[in-house]
Amino acid sequence: GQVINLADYQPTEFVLERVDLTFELDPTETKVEARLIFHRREGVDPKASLVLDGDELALSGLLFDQMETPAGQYTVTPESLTVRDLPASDPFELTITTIINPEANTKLMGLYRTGGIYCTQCEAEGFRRITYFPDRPDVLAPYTVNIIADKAANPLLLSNGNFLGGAGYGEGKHFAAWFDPHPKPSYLFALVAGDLGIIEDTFTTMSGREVALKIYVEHGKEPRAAYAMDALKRSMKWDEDVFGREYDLDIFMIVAVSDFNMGAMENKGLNVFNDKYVLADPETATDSDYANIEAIIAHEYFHNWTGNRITCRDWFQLCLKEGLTVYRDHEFSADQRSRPVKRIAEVRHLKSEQFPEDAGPLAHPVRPIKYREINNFYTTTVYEKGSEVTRMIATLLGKETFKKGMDIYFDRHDGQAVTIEDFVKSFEDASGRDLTQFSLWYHQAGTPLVTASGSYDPAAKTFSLSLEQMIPATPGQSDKKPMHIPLSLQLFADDGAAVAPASVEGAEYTGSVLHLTERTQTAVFHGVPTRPVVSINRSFSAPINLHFDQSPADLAQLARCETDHFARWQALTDLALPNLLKAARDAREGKTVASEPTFVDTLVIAAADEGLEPAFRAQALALPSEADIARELGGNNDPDAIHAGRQAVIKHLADAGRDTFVALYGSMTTPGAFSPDATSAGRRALRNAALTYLSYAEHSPARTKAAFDAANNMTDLLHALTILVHRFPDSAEAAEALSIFRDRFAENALVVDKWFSVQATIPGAGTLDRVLKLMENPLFKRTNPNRVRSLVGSFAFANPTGFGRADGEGYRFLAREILDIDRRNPQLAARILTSMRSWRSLEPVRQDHARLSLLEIERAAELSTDVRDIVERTLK
Ligand code: B3K
Ligand code: ZN
Repeated sequence: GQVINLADYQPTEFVLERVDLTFELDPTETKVEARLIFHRREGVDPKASLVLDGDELALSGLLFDQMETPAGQYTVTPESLTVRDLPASDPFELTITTIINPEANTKLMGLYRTGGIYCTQCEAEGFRRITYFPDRPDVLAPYTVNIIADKAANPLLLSNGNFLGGAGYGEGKHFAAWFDPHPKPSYLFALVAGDLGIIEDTFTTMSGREVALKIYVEHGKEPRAAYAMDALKRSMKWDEDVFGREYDLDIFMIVAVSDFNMGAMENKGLNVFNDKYVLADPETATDSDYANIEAIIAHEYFHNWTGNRITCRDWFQLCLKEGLTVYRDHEFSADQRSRPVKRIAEVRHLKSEQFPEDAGPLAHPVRPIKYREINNFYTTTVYEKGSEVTRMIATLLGKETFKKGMDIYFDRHDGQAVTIEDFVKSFEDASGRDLTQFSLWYHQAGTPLVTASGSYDPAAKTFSLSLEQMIPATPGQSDKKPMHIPLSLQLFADDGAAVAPASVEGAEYTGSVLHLTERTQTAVFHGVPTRPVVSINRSFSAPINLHFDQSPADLAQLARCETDHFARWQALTDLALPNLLKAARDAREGKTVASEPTFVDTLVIAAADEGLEPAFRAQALALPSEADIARELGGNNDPDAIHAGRQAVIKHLADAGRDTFVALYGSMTTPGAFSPDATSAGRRALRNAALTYLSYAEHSPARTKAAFDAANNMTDLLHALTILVHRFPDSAEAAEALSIFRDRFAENALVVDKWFSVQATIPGAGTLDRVLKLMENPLFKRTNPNRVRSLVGSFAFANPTGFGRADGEGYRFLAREILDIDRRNPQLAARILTSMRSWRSLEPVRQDHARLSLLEIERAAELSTDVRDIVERTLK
């Protein structure tokens, strides 16, 4: 694969007016006839050739205006079709026939088979695996789709848009026709055919139109789609209420499939989902499964406006739809659930996934300027950091003006394929603000580090806050300019009351947001009666690393008095972190680990505080992860020491808070029928956190085994199983629980995935042997992406001591697996390989092992573009 540069962007020479597709479906020999109507763009050379994209295609027919095209007039390879000497007549029609083999398509891109049904995935460049086509997002056209298939095997024939009609079609076959009036790029095309169960509902839009809602799942699983349907209706209503966006077709369909490379896909009117993000019931889904389903159903639905009606001019603009749509789904979940708890979860995720990406060899700007394999840019930087950048625009402009900017964007660009510049311009026009410096967030990679220090002058009654920003070098970007960083900031007095300064000098301070725009800047707050305690970056207003030396006493005060509960959690985390870092260092030197009393007391008090939501308290009790600690340590990391240190700190908390945990375990029950609502989920989370700590205080699996036996929902059951297996891996209780769990759920693929991942994440060097044995288990299915992720992915991403064992066997295992997976499914292989992105922050011995394993991959005779791109960038 060669490098594609943003700077080389050119619009197409030919404009596509209409697409008519006819599929004659067959498991191994599907015939695709594509009728494409083009005209030349104004001013284009009449002699210009038409070049279409293909990928592993075989051409079986080519008509020009319904006439056979002479052989000398075109050149065809599996990757492209070039038609020359086109007659001057405009418009003209091209009819392309290809024969494709869905059964043999293990890449799960294009048209493939899963669980006996036909399904498609076209983003980013899968449509070119179906027919020769100008397969790029700025080519928009209305599509008509005719599907012909065996009727008994495929009672259901679905595509985008509205249903036109269907009928019998000769012996045992039938056909259906669909028309999508909304011009769309090929990546939003979808086709599904097969035999599925259905649940149906309707939604009446704000202008009074009734939309048919249908969710298709495997027969027998219909009841498990009820929550997804509920989430869909709430999403549709929310987008009307909050963004004024109404749905635009007569029907909205979701199809759940079991073999899927990612979470879901927003094809126009016909979303295709990994069934993991559709199916839920109390017996089989955890509270976080429910929350994910709600978020992803919403995300894909929201794409209808941010992505589909307004799409990307080219793939460099991916964050235009992804960052914005993640922001929208975050806001939706915050409105449906607890806003601060949702924010905590988002920031945890951002820090554990995006910050390491931004700090390692795979770092790239939110809006990159070059790529070799676009599928490798569906990253947490484009998605989550992209969302944070959108959030910062809302913070800078304020709610009203942000809304005005969104309205300008929707009005101005509906039906177009646009750029980040167009998006930003809408907000400049809405606000009259110049966002040039702010736009650096799209162009400069790396997490800014802001260092703050404060000093109080009691005589002058001023508080001075000195701020300095530093943006670390990232691949291809060594010199960075200072960015516009919006810091939500509040001063508090000793008694916990908020202090409003009389005036602020040295920095713009509006609506409690301090604008850091220089490399160094000092803000002076006047009229501050006593030494204040400062809360900086409240609600995580900017995605930065903040170094601010606050005393444990000040942090403890913020943990008590902050009105922003996200900031309370941040204060508790800031109290915990130095303890965990010191514990890791002490463990490495063989010293006894001690924890600071202020930290231990403050956390135990917060856990018991009835004034705080249970879900908040559970988040506070979930200390920074081992990956978080590794990131904060920065380099020369020893995963074993980090683990041992963190375990010791947990033990201190468990002993100090034992009575509190016993009480919480007794009181945080959820009597009555299971409900997945956020409040009940929060109670379960807090009770389960207490159970975890008790397993440390009591040194025995007894209480946890009793909890396992008593559990009446998957959240509690899986939590108990995890404690048993991770804390007491060799106990009879763990072995028994694992086999009960497997036997009870062997028929349920999504639960079997949990059974694999709970074992893949057992801390310690011994887990690799277990993983190797599990790979031989008949339940392990190499062709199913969810299953591969649950075992190989969980091990590599979420088991720092097992995967990162000192002898390097974990890395060698990964190298073998990546090469094996790559032969079938390059996208999946490339994604799992990104688990190596932080290898340079390991201590030297492990680093050497990691490098050798990466080199082994790089040297392989056959490698997909996807894996080659990741491995080369990781080694650079
Ligand atoms: N747009 C899809 C992701 C496509 C990934 C292609 N490799 C799902 C989403 O973000 O909503
Ligand atoms: Zn998306």
